[in-house]
Amino acid sequence: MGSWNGPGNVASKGLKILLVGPKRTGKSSTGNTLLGRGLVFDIRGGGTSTAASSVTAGRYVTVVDARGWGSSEEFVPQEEKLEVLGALDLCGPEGPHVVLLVIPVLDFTEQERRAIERRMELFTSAVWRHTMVLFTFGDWLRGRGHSIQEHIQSGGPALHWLMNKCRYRHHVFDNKQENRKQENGGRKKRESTWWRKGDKKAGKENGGHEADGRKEGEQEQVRDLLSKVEDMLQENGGWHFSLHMYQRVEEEWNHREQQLRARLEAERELWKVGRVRRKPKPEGTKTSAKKNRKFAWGGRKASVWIGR
Ligand SMILES: Nc1nc2c(ncn2[C@@H]2O[C@H](COP(=O)(O)OP(=O)(O)OP(=O)(O)O)[C@@H](O)[C@H]2O)c(=O)[nH]1
Ligand SMILES: [Mg+2]
Repeated sequence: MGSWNGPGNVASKGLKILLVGPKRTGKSSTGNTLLGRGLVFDIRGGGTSTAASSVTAGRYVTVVDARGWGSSEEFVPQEEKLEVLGALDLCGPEGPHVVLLVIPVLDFTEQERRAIERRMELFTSAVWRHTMVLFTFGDWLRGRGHSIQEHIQSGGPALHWLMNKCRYRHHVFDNKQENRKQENGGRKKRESTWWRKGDKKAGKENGGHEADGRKEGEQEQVRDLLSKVEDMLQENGGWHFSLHMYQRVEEEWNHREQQLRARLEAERELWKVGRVRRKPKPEGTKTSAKKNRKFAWGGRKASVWIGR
């Protein structure tokens, strides 16, 4: 079930972020930048979905790094479907506050768009309301001297479709700086210097999770992202994305739509039958406004109550 979680609660309970997207787009690196704890998520690729938490930019954040999606456009293999739903499960019963769809700031093709659409459908169409595009490789963009607005504006219809689906919510990350620091440092060293000397107290006060020995610039992109997530949550009235809740709503909608279609179909058939068989009424005969008629529908005999 979905749950109410106003901004106050979000701050105290923490934020749950689900990272999804095609393979090698920078999901794990983004998770590492977000948590600021070194190489928590493996950036060698190919791993299964993983979750980790930390206090970052003053917030308790849980990140689920989903396994990279395949590129098939027409259907999603069963194994991939299970993995997608498994990643969502890692967010717990309440679901994530935000789904970050991770793509690099490169050309975005129609094939990539279709493959992403197929996979997002697994979460039901409601997921888009909780989704933000997280562009990685911000350093490349900077290197080309472009702003993200220029990148979006000059993008093709596929990118515009995606942006539109997410109501143009987006953010840019440069994971490179963080990666270089991690690769040079080595995991062991990083863990022993979890926080700087002066930050030790702050780390303890945060339950030993505070990792922010990062430079201001590195933290700034995280802080900005979290603030955009807060804005999105407010827009959504504080609701998490919960598949169970939306599945039920969607099932109900489908059920009602089927009922409506059947009724319209039946009325259309009856109208046809009525036109063929209706004979002029003899003078003075009374007929009931309601009749129970039999007619053939979908190869079967159906009985429908007509009249109002
Ligand atoms: N220059 C640059 N490289 C990046 C950035 N983000 C990620 N990378 C690099 O891109 C490669 C893939 O990054 P990952 O974080 O492993 O990507 P992923 O989406 O988790 O990959 P899979 O788990 O295989 O799907 C790595 O070599 C990263 O160092 C970025 O912002 N800038
Ligand atoms: Mg990865």
